[in-house]
Amino acid sequence: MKEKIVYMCMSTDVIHGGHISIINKAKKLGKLIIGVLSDEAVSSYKRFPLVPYEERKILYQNLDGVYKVVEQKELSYKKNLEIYKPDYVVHGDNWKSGYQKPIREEVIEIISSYGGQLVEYPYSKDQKYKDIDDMMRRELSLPNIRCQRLRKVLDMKGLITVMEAHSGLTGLIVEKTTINEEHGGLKQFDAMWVSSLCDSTEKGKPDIELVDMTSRFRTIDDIMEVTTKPIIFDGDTGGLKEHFVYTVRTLERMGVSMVIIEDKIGLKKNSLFGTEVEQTQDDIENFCEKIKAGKLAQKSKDFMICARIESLILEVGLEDALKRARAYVKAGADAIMIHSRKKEPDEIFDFVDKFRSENKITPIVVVPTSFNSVTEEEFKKHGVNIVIYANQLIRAAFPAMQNVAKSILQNHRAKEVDDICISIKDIITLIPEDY
Ligand code: SPV
Ligand code: MG
Repeated sequence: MKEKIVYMCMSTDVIHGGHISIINKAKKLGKLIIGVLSDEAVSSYKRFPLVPYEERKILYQNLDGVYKVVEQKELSYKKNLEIYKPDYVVHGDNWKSGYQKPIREEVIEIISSYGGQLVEYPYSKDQKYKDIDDMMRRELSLPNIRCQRLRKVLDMKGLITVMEAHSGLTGLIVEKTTINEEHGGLKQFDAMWVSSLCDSTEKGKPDIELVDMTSRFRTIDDIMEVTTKPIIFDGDTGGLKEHFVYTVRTLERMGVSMVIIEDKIGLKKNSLFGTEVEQTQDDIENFCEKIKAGKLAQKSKDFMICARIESLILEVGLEDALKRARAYVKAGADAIMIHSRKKEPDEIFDFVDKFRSENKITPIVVVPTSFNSVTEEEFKKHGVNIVIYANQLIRAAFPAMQNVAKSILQNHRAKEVDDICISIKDIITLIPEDY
């Protein structure tokens, strides 16, 4: 009789007793094929893998009793099930609910069409295995590991999505929010943006470089304490060159991955005011000196300095923006951010297309607050690499809080707002004490 084929998908970067026990059971059912989940798929639904795909593959190939190791590119098992037609698919029973539920249902549908069977073993709740995973998660928040992660995720995905965070709580939202996508995958944000607008607004202050660096670093620290994702810091103008070098060193030491500085001088106002307020663009030479000083100040090769071009905001034209982009890259900028406050994305795409035709590698950053009809897929087609959603969380929170305050004033009691507030039970248990 032909030996049965058994299929198991693995993503873990530490193999512990729980995994060995399930592998031992699986291999008794027949020839065991292990599908190794790609780094991109792993990071879409759980923590970023500390051990990359190629290394994890070697790890599994050397496990006793494993017949074959293959790549599983997506969370969906579909492609590999169609190739290998396993008699059994083995999994822990922890995927019966939660984000993996639709994946499990698809597996059942496919294998039952040819008589295959799903075998589920009880998922180990042993505290020692949970401790190992917590330990790995803490590794990810170490400064050098967090700092490197932005370059890694950029290489891996080509286009990454970044959401603003201005506190520990918003950091947790960006860290943990996961959704099921229509085509079967899962999606999370890749990194966090510490915006000067949101950091200032949260403190009830205008976005004019008034909130000092010590306070901005405190916000970063609050976020870092409870998250692991890479951080992009809005460094405003970067201040004086002599001060900027200190900012770079501090950010790098903290584990921030990138600082973005804009080419303006004097009293900085938020770019979305455009030409309604007086704003002065720095001259090219001066700004290049600041970039060069920052690059010289950093100690590791991982930290990135991104130059933000304000030419379109200040309506001085595409040619000026391109001239600046070339000069800033030459001065050492690791990425270019182009900004616009137009609703239509035409001037952004004109810049991106032109810049990409002459420079294929420098990452391009956009902040589509005004030109918000453009999808991430469209940006990717044009060659954009980083899409930052710069202010939506704080803009969502403000009207929600204001409505509650008004309702309590109107009703002389809080009963009416109960339905639009998170319950007391949920708020007191939202954040576990041992996070
Ligand atoms: C910020 O979020 O603070 C920014 C982006 O700098 S913008 O508000 O569009 O200028
Ligand atoms: Mg800003």
